[in-house]
Amino acid sequence: MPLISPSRRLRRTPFSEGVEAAGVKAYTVYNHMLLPTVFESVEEDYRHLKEAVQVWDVAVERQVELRGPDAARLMQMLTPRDLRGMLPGRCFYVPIVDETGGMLNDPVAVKLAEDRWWISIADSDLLYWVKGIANGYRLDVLVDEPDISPLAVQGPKADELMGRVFGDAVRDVRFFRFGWFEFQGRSLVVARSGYSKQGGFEIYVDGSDIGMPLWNALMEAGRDLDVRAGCPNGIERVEGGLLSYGNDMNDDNTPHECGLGRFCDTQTAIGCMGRDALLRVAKEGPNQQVRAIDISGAKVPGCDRVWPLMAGDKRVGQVTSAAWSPDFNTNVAIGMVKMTHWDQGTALRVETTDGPRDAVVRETFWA
Ligand code: THG
Repeated sequence: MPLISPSRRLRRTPFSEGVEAAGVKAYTVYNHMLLPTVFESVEEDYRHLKEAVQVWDVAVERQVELRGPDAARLMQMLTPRDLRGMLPGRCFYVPIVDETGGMLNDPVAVKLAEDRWWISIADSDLLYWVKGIANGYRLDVLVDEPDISPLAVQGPKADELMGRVFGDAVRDVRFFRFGWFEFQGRSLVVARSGYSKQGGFEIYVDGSDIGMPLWNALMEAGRDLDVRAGCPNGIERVEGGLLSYGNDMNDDNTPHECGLGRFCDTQTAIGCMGRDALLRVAKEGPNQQVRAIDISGAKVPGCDRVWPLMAGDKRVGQVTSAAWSPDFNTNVAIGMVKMTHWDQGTALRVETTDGPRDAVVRETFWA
């Protein structure tokens, strides 16, 4: 692979210095920013994530901040998930849809106060859509991207490491909730969340200047826990069925097609932009949906384009993410499959970059 040319458009993060000192081997681009993808190797990073603890530079999870009297109203205009029962201190995984019900992003919404929210975005320029709505509807709300950079601490030893740096009270934070914790005199949001199924936290680092001090504090406090720099892992996240916006779905897909119907309350999400469109699709049901797919044979190559899913000579879907899983001894994959072929156990062929393979539709993800 050729190298990627550094430039101002490809933003570094407050932790890039630490990531590079730790020997990052590959980056991807996400929200116009560097996101590490490999340290030792994807397989070795995976094994270590599942048995120890890692510190992840996920500053690419940029925040769209909503501030002002109309913040809650604007937030509900963006998503079909009913936010009325959401209290400050909670995080919600929320599909964001356009006026046709197409997915624009699948962020985590963080409710700091009735009049202050963060939308912790996946890889799309959501800020412009949100600003457009705020201005078009003349809402009394400020919309911007603050200098907040998430740093994730993931893995089975995450509680031990976080307790050492932030105090034992951090262990009491429940899943998808957050508390405020001090670091070097600054109060930071610390949530129990993260883009892995191994458990852990996300620290919303407020101010780039404390990025490296916090990175170093975590690395020093976790020396005996074998803490390492890590990153969202392409094997582990497919095993767990964590979707990747732009890979597994885009604005052509409804939340129902993405298997995110459980995060939609379209009847009661009054004000949501795509509500009428989604009420129609929710009634009919989707005619294609995300599925876990087993792919037979040796390790597949990286999935950098859609791989057609075939039943005979008929195309019935596509695989959008795939990786060899050492723990499940198979190639794990995420695909979008037409209704006629989405039942558990359906045998298909997948046209990978390296040629055709046998594939089987699964009932559930692996982990
Ligand atoms: N954390 C934060 N911001 C993010 C991500 C994150 N922004 C980008 C990206 N990840 C957004 N996508 C997801 C996808 C899945 C989850 C979170 C963000 C996730 N899902 C859990 C699951 O499916 O098991 C739990 C969902 C729930 O029960 O509410 O965690 O990771 N800050």
